[in-house]
Amino acid sequence: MVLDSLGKSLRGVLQKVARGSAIDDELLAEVARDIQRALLQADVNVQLALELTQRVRKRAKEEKPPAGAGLREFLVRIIYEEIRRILGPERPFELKPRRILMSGLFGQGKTTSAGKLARYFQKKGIRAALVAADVHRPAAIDQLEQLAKKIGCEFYAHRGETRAEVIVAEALARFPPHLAVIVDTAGRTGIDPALIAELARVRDVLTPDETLLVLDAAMGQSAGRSAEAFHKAVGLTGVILTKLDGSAKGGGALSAVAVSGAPILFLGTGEHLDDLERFEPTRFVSRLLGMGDIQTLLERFEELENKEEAQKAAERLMAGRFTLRDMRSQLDSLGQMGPFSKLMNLLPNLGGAKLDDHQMEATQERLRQFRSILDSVNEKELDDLHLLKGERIQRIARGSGRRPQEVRALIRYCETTRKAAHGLASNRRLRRQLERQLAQGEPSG
Ligand SMILES: Nc1nc2c(ncn2[C@@H]2O[C@H](COP(=O)(O)OP(=O)(O)OP(=O)(O)O)[C@@H](O)[C@H]2O)c(=O)[nH]1
Ligand SMILES: [Mg+2]
Repeated sequence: MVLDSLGKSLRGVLQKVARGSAIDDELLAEVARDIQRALLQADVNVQLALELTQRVRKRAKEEKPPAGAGLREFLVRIIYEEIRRILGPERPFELKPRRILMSGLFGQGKTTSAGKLARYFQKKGIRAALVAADVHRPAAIDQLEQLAKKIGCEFYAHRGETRAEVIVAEALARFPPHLAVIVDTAGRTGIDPALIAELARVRDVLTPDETLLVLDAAMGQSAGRSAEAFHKAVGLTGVILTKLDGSAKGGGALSAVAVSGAPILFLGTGEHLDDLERFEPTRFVSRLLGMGDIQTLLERFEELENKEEAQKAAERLMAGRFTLRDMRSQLDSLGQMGPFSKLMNLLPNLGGAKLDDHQMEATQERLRQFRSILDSVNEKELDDLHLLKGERIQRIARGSGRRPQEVRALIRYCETTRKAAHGLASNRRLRRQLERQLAQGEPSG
């Protein structure tokens, strides 16, 4: 696995948390020290490592775990979240035919990565074409051609042509649009004006969907500066970080590039064509920390937190203080697709309503409508249902793209819920009214 030793140390930290006698200042300090050491050994920037552990300690002291969760699991989650945080946002990579420009300095792995990427597309059922636009080294063309043969993908080169952009134009004219076209370009020793100018000319012809920078992870932290400079000069959409298999400094490169503003899209993990993996920060950290376990833990937390929220809303409901805000948090905690029966269970004394599939579907649709309307309700109105009259209703309807009567239906529903729960829950007439309001348009029983 990539970053093996970092993973091992971090998993050791988590075990310490799990086994420690008590979560006290002493253990926290020790955990912070261990995390710091692990990060520094992986070449993560000192400042970054320091900030991370400070945040872990601060959060562990100040935040409270949701009801039902233990301190230990809570600490594990904080550590997970803080490490996840330094790896930057998740960037999707769509699998569709697209034009991809590869850029980078000498020997970083551009040509190899172009081949790996072509293979990646082909494996997913999208035909790929490799275009040899490294006009400075004839051997580069042969290298790419070899790769194309191995992969069994399309290939275009024009030996003797010295203008990269001309080669690209010829290639585009030849290949049909349903191919993923990957253009390999020449490397340089530094980001010089000639390199930038050539990339710009190629870009103008190619109009790429992705402009990728290929970076050798052995650069460690300085990979961040390189990414930043390229990003400024040519506007990157992503980075491929290569040779992570051979570098103990991978953590430095990963974290430094993550803060550079250019998202890491792929990791190169070996010399073979299959040694390319999508970089998905969340999954990456999960694997690093030896997850599976952590995944379950995170899900449990989410559940507990939702439960806590819903519980609060239910309490307010019992006290007759049910507002649109409560309704919103309830709908959110269900997930908009959540089964209606769950909602009925959350509303005290309303459980047991029996609806057939048809009614259930209509009801869910209704709840989705309600949820979208709630996005146009302002802060004040969320807390005071009685403000919602006349012009405000019109405004909310316009804002949410729904009809005024639908907004009024939401208000009525919220009001009925409040009444129903406020000591009147056993009133069957009210319950039926609620069901009808939800399943409007359907025959209601
Ligand atoms: N171990 C390992 N080696 C890699 C990886 N990616 C590339 N290499 C090796 O790195 C060397 C340089 O790779 P190239 O793809 O030729 O690099 P380049 O950026 O195209 O180089 P120039 O065109 O000369 O600028 C080759 O020996 C590759 O096999 C990787 O992820 N892991
Ligand atoms: Mg090359």
